[in-house]
Amino acid sequence: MGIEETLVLIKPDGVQRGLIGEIISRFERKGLRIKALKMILFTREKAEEFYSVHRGKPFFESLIKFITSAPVVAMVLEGDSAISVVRRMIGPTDGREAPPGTIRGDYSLSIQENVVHASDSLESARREISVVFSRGEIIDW
Ligand code: FUP
Repeated sequence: MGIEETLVLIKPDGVQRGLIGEIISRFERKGLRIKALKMILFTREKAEEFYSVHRGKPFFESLIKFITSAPVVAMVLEGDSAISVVRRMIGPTDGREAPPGTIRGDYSLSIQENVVHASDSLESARREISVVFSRGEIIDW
């Protein structure tokens, strides 16, 4: 609880489908503060570091191929209880099961191509932010 930072990615499917504005808009309207924002093309090395907790899982290789296939938009969002608030806004992993009103529920029919990523704990938020951003890229305002 309290003010938290979380890492959000708009994944290659979201970027390619032209959903960047729609997704950022939802977070802005919720009242979350964008403290950093950039478009990046993950290298295989960075992608493997980002998803290191999934190394060895059956979907790992496919996940790395997907996340490096096109640009992603990365952002640091700040707000009260931002980690759990953003997780609820994106919905469960599988877009087929995510409820309408959530980002995945409204825009995804897939477990892999599920439009967005968001940190799931304080520990992963800290780690993921540091994988994607240098502290100098994050603006306190
Ligand atoms: P989430 O935290 O909701 O993004 O989901 P996970 O951390 O469980 O999974 C990370 C990513 O791995 C998902 F966004 C999509 C991918 N994944 C698959 O491709 N297949 C699976 O069976 C599970 C996850």
